Amino acid sequence: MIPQDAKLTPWPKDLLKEWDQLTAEEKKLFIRQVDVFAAYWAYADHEIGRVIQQVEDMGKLDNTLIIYIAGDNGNSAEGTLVGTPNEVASLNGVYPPIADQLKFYAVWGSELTYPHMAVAWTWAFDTPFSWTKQIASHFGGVRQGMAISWPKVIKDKGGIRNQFTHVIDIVPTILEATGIQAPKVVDGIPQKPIEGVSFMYTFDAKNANVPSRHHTQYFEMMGDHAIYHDGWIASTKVMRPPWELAAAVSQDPAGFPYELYDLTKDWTQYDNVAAKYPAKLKELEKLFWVEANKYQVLPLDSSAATRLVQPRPNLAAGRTEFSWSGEITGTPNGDAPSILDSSFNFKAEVDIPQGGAEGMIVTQGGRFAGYGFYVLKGKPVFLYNFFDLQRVRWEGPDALLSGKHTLEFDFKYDGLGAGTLAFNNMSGIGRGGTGVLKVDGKEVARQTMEHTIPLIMQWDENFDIGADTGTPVADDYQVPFRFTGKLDKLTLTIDRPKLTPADIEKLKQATRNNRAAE
Ligand SMILES: [Ca+2]
Repeated sequence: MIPQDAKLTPWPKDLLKEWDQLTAEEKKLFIRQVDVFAAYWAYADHEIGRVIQQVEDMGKLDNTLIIYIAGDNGNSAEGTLVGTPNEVASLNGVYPPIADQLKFYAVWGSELTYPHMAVAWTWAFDTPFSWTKQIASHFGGVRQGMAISWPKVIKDKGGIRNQFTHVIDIVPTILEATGIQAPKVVDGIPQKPIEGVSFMYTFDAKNANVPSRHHTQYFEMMGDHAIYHDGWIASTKVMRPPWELAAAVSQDPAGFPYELYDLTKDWTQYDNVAAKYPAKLKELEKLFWVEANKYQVLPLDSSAATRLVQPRPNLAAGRTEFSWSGEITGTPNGDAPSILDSSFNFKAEVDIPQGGAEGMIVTQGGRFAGYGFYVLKGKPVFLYNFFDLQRVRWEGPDALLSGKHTLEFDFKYDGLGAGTLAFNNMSGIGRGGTGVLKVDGKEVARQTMEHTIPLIMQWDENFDIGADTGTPVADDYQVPFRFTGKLDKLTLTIDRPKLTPADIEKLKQATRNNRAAE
């Protein structure tokens, strides 16, 4: 598939170490990381084979159109320079060092880890292209192998096609293949026009080498961008390595410098010819803004993690007081009240039966990050799981007697809060604070926590009341850990820090200092 004259893009020595520069410990860990990745690929490949076998067993393989795209953009570089046993940690900007990662060596790839390999592997697996997933401007971030099978129609078995296509071309291709017209109106709502171009013409062997019918395509992700037009691509220089997700880019992405590649001669974006063809680059640059405007790409925004956690409209948004009674499990994170970067107070009114009770009162997250307020062996516990790296635990010394009790966990956050993000400043988030556990108004445990989860809870877990779904936040109980007492009422009060005018002035000054330093 790769043309003989394609050039291998160089290893980014300024960003990534080479194998010989690694320590023995790093080599040991990295080999484990990539073994697990290889096992995952073998597994995915095997399962795709089963799907295709099933179609064949039904006798329908000959007249079924199968489009197989291997991957999710380029290989992912979201695992940090040294990998991570817990991707929830890395997306929060928390990077366990090699020694801590090696503690997970034996269980790497099992349900006890949420692992990701080191960036250097990612780069290696994206060769001969440069860069990785998240980078819209370079093919290491976007280009994927695609295989199509439809024996009844495609007679050129094993043929290779090189026409430029984009993932948005899949739907128009299926529509053409099936002879179905895209609906103009659905449920009374006029539909937007289909933006891709069918590549069904390439199914025919006589069209193997005709020019692509998809002439122009913009690419954009978190400010990084490119424009393809008839064999040329203008790509912005990469301004933020994608593994620095929590890092801010202060430069306006509209001013990112461009590189220019002639893809008819340069398959891998190896030779930047911007200096040689300034008029061509100008033409493409202009075209980018036309396309970006047409497809609602503007304004360009280079923030990454902060944009990811920007609150969306939901039931909990803007509220600071909540109350519930009884068991309610399965509220997705997007609709759950967020206690991150804030002071908060959980108060549970419970009725303990004769013989005692145990179980979950309220929890969000699980093994890889989260909190739980529960009763274990009769005693109240509040547990904060900082990315499976550290668990801070408040526990009452005595088992609760039967009858009605008020259990309370009060946390005072010590930081400026998420408001600093508006100034491209992370200083307000992930700070520590002091938690106090109370039973019937009386303090039973007090403890200060050094840091908290700054940006995002474990995204594939829920907010649960009265039981726990998914994984547990600690290993001292097992899900669902249904509360065996009666939960009469649970209230949550959140006190989100607000910036004072003096805080805002300081943050503005810090931004100005950063700009001056650049
Ligand atoms: Ca859970």
